[in-house]
Amino acid sequence: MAARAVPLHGLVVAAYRRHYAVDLDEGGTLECVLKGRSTTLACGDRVEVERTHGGGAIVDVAPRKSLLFRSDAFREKLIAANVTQVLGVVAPDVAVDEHLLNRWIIAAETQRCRFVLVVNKRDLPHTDAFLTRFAPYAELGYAVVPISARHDVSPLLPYLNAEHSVVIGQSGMGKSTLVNALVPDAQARVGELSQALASGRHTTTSATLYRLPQGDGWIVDSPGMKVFGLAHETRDTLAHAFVELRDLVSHCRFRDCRHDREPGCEVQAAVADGRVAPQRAQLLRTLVAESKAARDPAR
Ligand SMILES: Nc1nc2c(ncn2[C@@H]2O[C@H](COP(=O)(O)OP(=O)(O)OP(=O)(O)O)[C@@H](O)[C@H]2O)c(=O)[nH]1
Ligand SMILES: [Mg+2]
Ligand SMILES: [Zn+2]
Repeated sequence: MAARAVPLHGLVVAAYRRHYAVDLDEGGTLECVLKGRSTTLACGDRVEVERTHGGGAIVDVAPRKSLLFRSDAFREKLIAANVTQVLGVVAPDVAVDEHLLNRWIIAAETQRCRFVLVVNKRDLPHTDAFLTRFAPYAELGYAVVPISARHDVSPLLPYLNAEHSVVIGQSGMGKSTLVNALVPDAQARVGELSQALASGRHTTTSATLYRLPQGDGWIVDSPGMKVFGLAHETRDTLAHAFVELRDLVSHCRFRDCRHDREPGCEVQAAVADGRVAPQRAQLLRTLVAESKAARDPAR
């Protein structure tokens, strides 16, 4: 009987279908396949690998500390695993969908990740008014960090130390430009990984993980997103993910309050006297309805 190969450990840095680029702890990158499993992996997953001729086979996956993904009634799309921080990116020359932005915040909260709002393209004229628009997010307790990915990313550096971050946002906000500014050899790395995965795919059609030059932090660049379903989350998890609502919902008269027109609803009361933004209360209702529809499609 052949001796079992010594297992290697590594970090998933890119994924393409069931092929993964794994950065080995001992150095080097290996193209690996995940066989005979129904799970999919994401950038940031820690794996155990056995060398095969020409590549590797993933034989085990470490338990995840967090998993950022989106879903609707039909499918799930993984974005990154073991992330500790979500960097939402907005910019003044692209129409910002705040509904989408709030979904990222909720996704971060459900995974106990820190959320930081990066306001990019500070070098463009008239950005002060744009920046003012995000004051409500700072009031909720989220850091709002203006930068220019093209000219100066230094205001963001203190937030990256030892964190595992994922950059998220609509297309064109400057996520890849930001990652390129933070990771000097990012562009070269992308070519290397596409080659390793033999897919020849373009830069940002899927997520890619980069180690930061200082410390042991890393950052994942993700492709621009137009939708972000959270159908997999339960009503209670969702309510808890709204920082300003989490203490209110437990005081609603009805345990199963939909925070819509029920009497004795604390959320509605808070909206009525201006303590809570109506859009946020509305988003909670929408997310709860979506989650219910996904679980019980007949209704
Ligand atoms: N003026 C200015 N332009 C920027 C800045 N950052 C990025 N851009 C430009 O914005 C455009 C989009 O940048 P990308 O980095 O490709 O945006 P992205 O968010 O990665 O887009 P997707 O990959 O499609 O999701 C490019 O033309 C960049 O050069 C900045 O700080 N200032
Ligand atoms: Mg990009
Ligand atoms: Zn209520």
